[in-house]
Amino acid sequence: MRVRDPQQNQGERIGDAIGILRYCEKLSDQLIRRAPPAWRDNDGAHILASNRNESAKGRPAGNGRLSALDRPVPAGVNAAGFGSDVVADALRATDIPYIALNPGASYRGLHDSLVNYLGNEQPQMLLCLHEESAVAIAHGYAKVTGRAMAAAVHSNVGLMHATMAIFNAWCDRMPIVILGATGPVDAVKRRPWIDWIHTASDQGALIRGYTKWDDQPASPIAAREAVLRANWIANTAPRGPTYVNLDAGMQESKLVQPVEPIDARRFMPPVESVAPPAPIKRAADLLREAKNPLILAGRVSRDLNAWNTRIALAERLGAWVATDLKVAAAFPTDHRLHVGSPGTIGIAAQATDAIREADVILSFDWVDLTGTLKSVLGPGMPSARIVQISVDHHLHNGWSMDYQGLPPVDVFIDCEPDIAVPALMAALGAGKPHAFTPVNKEFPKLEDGKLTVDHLADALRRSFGKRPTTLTHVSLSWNGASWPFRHPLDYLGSDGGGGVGGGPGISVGAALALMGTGRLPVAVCGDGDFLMGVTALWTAAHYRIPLLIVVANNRSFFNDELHQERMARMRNRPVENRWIGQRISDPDIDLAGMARAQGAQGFGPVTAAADLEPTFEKAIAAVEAGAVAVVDVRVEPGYTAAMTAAMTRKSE
Ligand SMILES: Cc1ncc(C[n+]2csc(CCOP(=O)(O)OP(=O)(O)O)c2C)c(N)n1
Ligand SMILES: [Mg+2]
Repeated sequence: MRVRDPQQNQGERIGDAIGILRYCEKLSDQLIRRAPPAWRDNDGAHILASNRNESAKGRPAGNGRLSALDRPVPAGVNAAGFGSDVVADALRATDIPYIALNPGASYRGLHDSLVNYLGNEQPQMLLCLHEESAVAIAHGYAKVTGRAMAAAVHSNVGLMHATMAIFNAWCDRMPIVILGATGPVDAVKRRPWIDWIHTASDQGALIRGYTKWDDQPASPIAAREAVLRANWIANTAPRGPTYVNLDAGMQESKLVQPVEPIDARRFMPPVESVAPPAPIKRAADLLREAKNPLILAGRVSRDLNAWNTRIALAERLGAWVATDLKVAAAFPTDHRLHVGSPGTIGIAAQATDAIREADVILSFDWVDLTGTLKSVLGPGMPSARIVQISVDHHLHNGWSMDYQGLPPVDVFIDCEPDIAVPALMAALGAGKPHAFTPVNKEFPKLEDGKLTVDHLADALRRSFGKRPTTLTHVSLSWNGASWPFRHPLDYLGSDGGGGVGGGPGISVGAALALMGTGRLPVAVCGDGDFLMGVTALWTAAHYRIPLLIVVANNRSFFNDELHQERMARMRNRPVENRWIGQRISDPDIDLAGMARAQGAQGFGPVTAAADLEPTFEKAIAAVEAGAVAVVDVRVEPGYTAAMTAAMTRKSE
């Protein structure tokens, strides 16, 4: 690596950067994409004083349509001059492509640096109408890519708005780098009133229980380190959101001397964990002898090789496999070894049988292993041997109980399932192939004369036909039997933290990450979920992010009708009153109109099953042409039998 003279003048450094730019310009388009990004020199050192407004050609290929939007006039700023310029440089060094934000004076310094110093590229700003959708968009982006995007929120009040979305991402173990700000820590620099109400002595305390790490750096160099660390920690398993709170005074301070360049990559070394050999061998020994092994496939990556290795392991073992709608697709749901269909609450009958009969249970970081075992086997100790593969315990803290009950485990493998599965395959060695009776996967039966979520799913599936699609979100009423998952990107899991309102924002972020992949993103949201997060649509419309949202509109916060029914049953009170304080009608809300008002295309309300397919076909055509489309479907209230049974049991 080239060593720079700390006293080297800025002109020389600008010369370096322009030299690299010229070099890049000479290359063919293809070569440009493979060339090192222009804001690094050839040996990877981070150049702090390059002219950001000229360097687009050397950047990794982004999305053309999106990157052409919101272009600033060139500011001619070539060198970091303020604290926030140093922060912006650090952000660029992370290679994070977008920063979803809602603006605020507490980070006006950084805002200026992103626009006038970086030229609103790498990262490009995505303006959001609410901080909750800014964070949810970053969450959805991570669900597809496995990598952190950035979100920026205004001092304490913006962070307060963002909290539920941060909690959702935390519970979903998704990385996000969140930048926030505070009024000047130095009270002498505070403007009257507003800077005082937007300054707190420990702002990070608001979210410390559900972030991996937070910091409030006191100088530009400390802030640079904090941004790199935030990115590194967020992206290291177990993943999660991190928060850097940038003092307004620090952002706006003038640099008294140029900041020494660093090779940013060396501060974010990839953390490569390995499968521990001894527990892998013990697990392989147990599994080799197992007569009825069962795999509970939980949190895993979107990697196709890992997906295929998981299938090979299940086939090698002859193990049944259960999956869960709380997390993304982990195993083909119409594979002959997949038991039942995935659900969110309540376990399908076939999966229940498989748990009862299993002699070895292999958990791939299954969300709530204890709760699942207890709900099937009761409170006693399970007789099956249990192998748990997870790194989740590294994240557990004293504030949030999202770590669930402590499961009984016989072999614990402390690494990610994607790493353990190939090691398990190797340890198992060759074996006799098992003979299987294929399981007939049936779609839900559709009752004539009704319009249910199953009708909606059936028509949607038919309308998409063979087009590759990604279900970015599903409603609580979704029936896992109605839509097979055959690829890791077929389904992205739920909101993580059960925070209603996450569906639209998460789906916009996922759709952003899917742009250019050929996959059509489709979300099915409950009306309650849609209404709470509806303003995320404007961001998708503004940045031309194609997305289809179908609203399973039962005109109710129906989940809670079931809770009131349960209360009534337990107390011998009238069940008929369960709807009061729950129904979203009189007046009915024009959901398609809410979409149109934000620049999306709105369809419906669809009230007859026969109208579903023609409407979906029009909406899909709109999305294929680049639009955001929303279809309002008036469905009858109702959940799957397994979920209703789990929610309306008389006891507990
Ligand atoms: C932020 C938040 N508020 C309230 C709840 C409680 N809650 C759980 S599900 C639900 C209803 C969601 O309604 P909708 O999205 O329409 O789905 P439905 O149950 O009607 O299918 C509510 C209010 C929650 N989980 N999160
Ligand atoms: Mg509803």
